[in-house]
Amino acid sequence: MTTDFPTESGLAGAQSPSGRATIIDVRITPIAFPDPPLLNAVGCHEPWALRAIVEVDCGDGLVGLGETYGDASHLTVLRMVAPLLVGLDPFRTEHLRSVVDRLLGTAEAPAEKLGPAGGMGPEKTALRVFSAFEVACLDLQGQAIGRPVHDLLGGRVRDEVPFSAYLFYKWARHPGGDADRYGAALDPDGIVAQARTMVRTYGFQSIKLKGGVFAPDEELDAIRALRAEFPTLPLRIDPNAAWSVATSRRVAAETQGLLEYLEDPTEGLAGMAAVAETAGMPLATNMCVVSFDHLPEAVERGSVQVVLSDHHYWGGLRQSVRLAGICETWGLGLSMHSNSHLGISLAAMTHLGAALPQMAYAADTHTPWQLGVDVVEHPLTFVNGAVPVPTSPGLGVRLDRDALARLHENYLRQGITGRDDTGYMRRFHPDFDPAKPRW
Ligand code: GKR
Ligand code: MG
Repeated sequence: MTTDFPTESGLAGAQSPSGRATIIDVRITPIAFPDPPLLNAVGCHEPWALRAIVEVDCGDGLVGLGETYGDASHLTVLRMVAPLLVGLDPFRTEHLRSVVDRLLGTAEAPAEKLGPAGGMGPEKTALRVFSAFEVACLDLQGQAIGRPVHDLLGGRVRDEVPFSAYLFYKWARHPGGDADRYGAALDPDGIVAQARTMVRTYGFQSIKLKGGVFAPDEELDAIRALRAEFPTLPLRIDPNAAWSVATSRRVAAETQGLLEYLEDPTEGLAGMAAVAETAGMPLATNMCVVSFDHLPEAVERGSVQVVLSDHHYWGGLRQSVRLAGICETWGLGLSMHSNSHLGISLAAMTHLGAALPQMAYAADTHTPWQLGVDVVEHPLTFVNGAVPVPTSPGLGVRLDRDALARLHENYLRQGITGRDDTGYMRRFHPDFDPAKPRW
């Protein structure tokens, strides 16, 4: 296989030697959309969340879409790679991967500084960058041959992909801002009220609580209150490694029979393995197993029983299918992680979830927190907590150009260039310390 950078010139409707249209233009548009004051172990979401929208254009009327992180350092590397796609056949994604690897897969590649998005680390820059372009190329491929993206991943094994309600402790409003429709959630009653709203609105059939905000016993009270209110729905809690091994073991013992899994109670493969030794439920992660080379040690130590995939940092949809196969081989369960995202990411997650027989858990999504704002014309919707799998060509979502322009205008106006939950929290609580373990 050649790993040469593409050299064909970018002409409208240009064709590769295979006779297929080649890429003539790649557009990357940073956007910002309102984000509620969601609390987590490292601080609070700022009033704006950032994303970057990727358009890969073949000049024949077909445009493939991707959505990824919008932090300034990620935009820099996306923009370094974008011109290299011009002249490339969008069906040759493995070639594209080698191009990206060659440019970014080295120690000298520009460093990215991303907020607490999960799956971080400089060695993953190439995978994060490739992913956004891979999804756009798969969207193009699907449109070109008239098949949905899940058909390019092995075909769908389900007609709807279940997602879980993702609850957050939160303030009623950003300081100086307006209240949002969810209101405050700072105790068990607030969390149960939030869950009721989400379950009523979206029909979710499982619930995840973002923990690591209050002392574990307070968060356990919230879990018990959720169990009382929703006796049959599977529950999870994720304190993002804010607990010591001893605290995690105690919490696991006290939530025996209450949780379908316990997500990232403590930091690192060794710590998680120590918790797993005594925990009665599976441990899940999007923090200590975030790349293929973490898997052997995780399996050997028995650190986790469920891996949360995320195509944004595992290297795209096909790499995520590969991850699912490895998990199956080693008897690990598979679930799906999310960060603040819009409808292109939701579509990509849905196509992936549709094609993974191994997905035995409802996926995470931040969609309810985006309060109806989107960058696509007709976002996929939730029916009884699951997204019906699109059967139209490609990802099945179309860019809303007016919305893109508006959200880009937000980006230019609001001034945030990278996620900084800790810095934002410290503006109001200067002593806030995100050091782990806190409890
Ligand atoms: O949105 O605050 C958040 C989450 O805490 C997110 O940053 C995490 O990456 O949802 C993620 C998780 O499951 O850890
Ligand atoms: Mg997590």
